[in-house]
Amino acid sequence: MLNKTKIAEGGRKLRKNWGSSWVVLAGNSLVFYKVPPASIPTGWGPAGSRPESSVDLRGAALAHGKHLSSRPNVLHVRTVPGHEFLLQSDDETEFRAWHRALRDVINRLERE
Ligand code: I3S
Repeated sequence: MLNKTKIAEGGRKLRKNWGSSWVVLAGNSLVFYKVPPASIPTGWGPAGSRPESSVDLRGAALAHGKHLSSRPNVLHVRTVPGHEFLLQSDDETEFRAWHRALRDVINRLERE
């Protein structure tokens, strides 16, 4: 579970709107869900697990988002189409794990 806000879409700046999101790193994509899968009641059907959005990490840029927020532990992701968002966790260990995982995927995609 991470805090997330989009800050640009197609290169156009957006006003921040922080919210929490269940984030899954799946293959070359980051997939965002409103709620964790375990909180979806069984029998609710597949619609309950539909992602809210996803981004392709190929060619994406990853940086520390320190200068973009007053919050601690912020990552800044910019994708090829010019979508930018911030991911934040109050838990530094979790933040480091996300930083490492995203960096590794983005680097691997660069070498492909
Ligand atoms: O980069 P900013 O403009 O200081 O970001 C803050 C604002 O988005 C603020 O909302 P208002 O636009 O209604 O002032 C948010 O409530 C803050 O959380 C944003 O700053 P942080 O430092 O939390 O990213």
